[in-house]
Amino acid sequence: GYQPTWWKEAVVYQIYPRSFKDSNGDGIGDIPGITSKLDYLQKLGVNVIWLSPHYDSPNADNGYDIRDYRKVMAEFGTMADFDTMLAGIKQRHMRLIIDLVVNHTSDEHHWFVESRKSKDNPYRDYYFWRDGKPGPAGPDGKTRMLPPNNDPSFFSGSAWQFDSATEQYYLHYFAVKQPDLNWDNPKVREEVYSLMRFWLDKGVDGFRMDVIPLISKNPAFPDLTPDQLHNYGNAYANGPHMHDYLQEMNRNVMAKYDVMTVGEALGISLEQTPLMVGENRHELNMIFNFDAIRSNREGIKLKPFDLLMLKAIYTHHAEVLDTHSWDTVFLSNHDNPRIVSTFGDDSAEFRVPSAKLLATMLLTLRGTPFLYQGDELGMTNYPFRSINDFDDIEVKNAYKANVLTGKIPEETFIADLRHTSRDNSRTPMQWDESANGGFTTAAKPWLAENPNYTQINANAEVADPNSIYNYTRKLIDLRHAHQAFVYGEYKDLDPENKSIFAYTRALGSDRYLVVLNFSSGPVAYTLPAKVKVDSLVLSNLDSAGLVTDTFNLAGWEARIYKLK
Ligand code: ISL
Ligand code: CA
Repeated sequence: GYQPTWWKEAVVYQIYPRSFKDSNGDGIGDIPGITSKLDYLQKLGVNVIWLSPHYDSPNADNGYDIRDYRKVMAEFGTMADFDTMLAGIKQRHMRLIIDLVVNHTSDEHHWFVESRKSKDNPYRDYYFWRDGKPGPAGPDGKTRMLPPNNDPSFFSGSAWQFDSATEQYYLHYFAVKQPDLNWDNPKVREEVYSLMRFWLDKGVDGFRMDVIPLISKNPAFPDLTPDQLHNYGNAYANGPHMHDYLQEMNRNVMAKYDVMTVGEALGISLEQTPLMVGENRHELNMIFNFDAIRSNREGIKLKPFDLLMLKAIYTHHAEVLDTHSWDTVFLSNHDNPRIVSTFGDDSAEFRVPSAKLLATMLLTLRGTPFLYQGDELGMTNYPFRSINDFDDIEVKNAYKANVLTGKIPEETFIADLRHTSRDNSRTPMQWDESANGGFTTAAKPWLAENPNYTQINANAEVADPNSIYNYTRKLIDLRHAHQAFVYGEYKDLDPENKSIFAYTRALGSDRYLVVLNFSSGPVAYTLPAKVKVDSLVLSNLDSAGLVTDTFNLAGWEARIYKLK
C-alpha cells in the first residue's frame, strides 16, 4: 500500500526570481515582486513554490554561486522581504522549498577567501586543493605545470584552477568562481546542516538540492578514462560516501522537520535511484532524473523528438520506482529550453493545443509534477541572433572554447543554442501587454523580454476561459480531486504507437484514460477492447462529447476520460 503524504499530492511551481517580477524598476526580478503575484499562483492552484537561489551572490551563475547562505541577495530584497513572502505563501495555504546549493560556494564566500590564503589556514580543507602535475617542458626549457588531473568543468575548460597565492589548484566542477566544497571534512557538513536548520526554523518546507550526487569525491582524483570523459557527469556522481552523507544529513536535519526534499540527480541512473529515494533509505524524498527532459538532446544540439523513447522512459520509471520510492515529472526548468518549443509545436497554429497537451501529460503521470514559470502561459524560446543576446555563463564560456578557437562555426553554434540555451527559459515573465511585458518599469530588463509578450501574457490568459493558464488550472483541480492521478497505477496502452500516447491511471474503481496525440495531423485511435470509456472529463479542444471506441483526434489533441 501507499503512504499518503502532502508532497506526493502537491503540484510544484518553480520560480526563477531574477525573471519573475521586478517591483522596484531596476530591471531585476525580486522578492517583493514574487509576493505581489502570490494571488496569481494561488488561483492557478499550485501547492508548493520552489524558489531558485535567493542568497547573497556575486551572480557568476545567477545565484548558484553563494557568498553568504544566511543573507538575501541585495538585488532581490531584504530578509524582511523574504519573511513577508513566506508569510504570504503560508497564508494562502501554499508551501515554499528553497534551493540548497552546497556542492560548491562562490569564491567570494568567506570560507574560500580564507581557504585560499595559505596552506595552513583553518579553512584550507573546506575545499579541494592539490598540487599541479609537471608537464612537458616549454620552448624555454622550463617545465610547465598541468592541472592535477583531466577532469573537465561543466562550463568548459579544466575543472582545476591555479591559484598563485599558494601555487596549488582548486577544484571547480562548474565556473571558476564556484569552488567545490570538501564534504569529507566534518566541519563542512556541520556548516551545511546548520544553514539548513537556519532556513527550516524560519518555516521553509524543504529543499531542492543542487547537483547533490556530486558531493562525495574520490580524494585521489584519478584521471578520467576516455569512456568516462564522454559522460563526465556520471563519473562525478555517486562518489564513495554520497549515501552516508545524505543519511547523515537526513538524521541531523530532515528527520526533525516535516519537509520535502528533491535532489537534482545529475549522473544518477534510474536503477540507482531507489537507493536515494527509497522510503527505508532515509535520504531524499524524490529526485530529478534527466532521461525524459534530455531525451531529444545531444550536447548543445536538439535531436528529433521520439515519442516511443519518451513512453519507454516513463514505463521504465513506473517499473523501477514503486510507491515506496517516489518520482518527479517535469520537462522544463531554468536549465532547459521552453517546454512548448522543445516537446510541443510553438507555431501559431499549434502552440496553444500542444502546450495544453504537455500540461495534460505532466499533471496526469505518476510522480510529483514540477511546472516552470511561464509554461502555464505557453511561453516560447527566444529568437537569439548573436552571442550578445545571451547572458548565461555556460554559453559565454562555450563560445570562447568552441567558436573563438574555430572548433564550431559561429552560425552553427548560435543556431543550436537558439534551441537549447538555458537563457530560453530565463527571459522575464510576460505579465501583460505593456512595455517589457509588465515585468519591469525599467527601460531594459536584465535579459530581454521575448517580443511575443504582446500576444502571450498572463493578463490576457487569466481573462480568457480557453487559455493555457485556465486549462492548467482545471488540470490541477482535477489532480487534486482524484487521488487516482497521484497514487493510481500507470499503464501505457500502446507503447508502439508512434503518434499517440494513451495510458490509464487507476486507483481501485476510480479509473481514468489519458489520450494524447503527439503529432500535428489527425489520427484515428482505437482503444483496446477491454478499456471501456464512461465519459469525457477534460479535453484541450472542444472536440468531443463523443464516446466511441475509436477516437478521431485532431493534431495535438488531448483528452481525459473516466473509465467504466
Ligand atoms: O544545464 C546543464 C547543461 O546545460 C547542466 O549541466 C547543469 O549545469 C546541471 O544540471 C547542474 O545544474 C545545476 O547546477 C549548476 C547551475 O548552473 C544550474 O543552474 C543548476 O540547476 C551549478 O550550480
Ligand atoms: Ca528589482
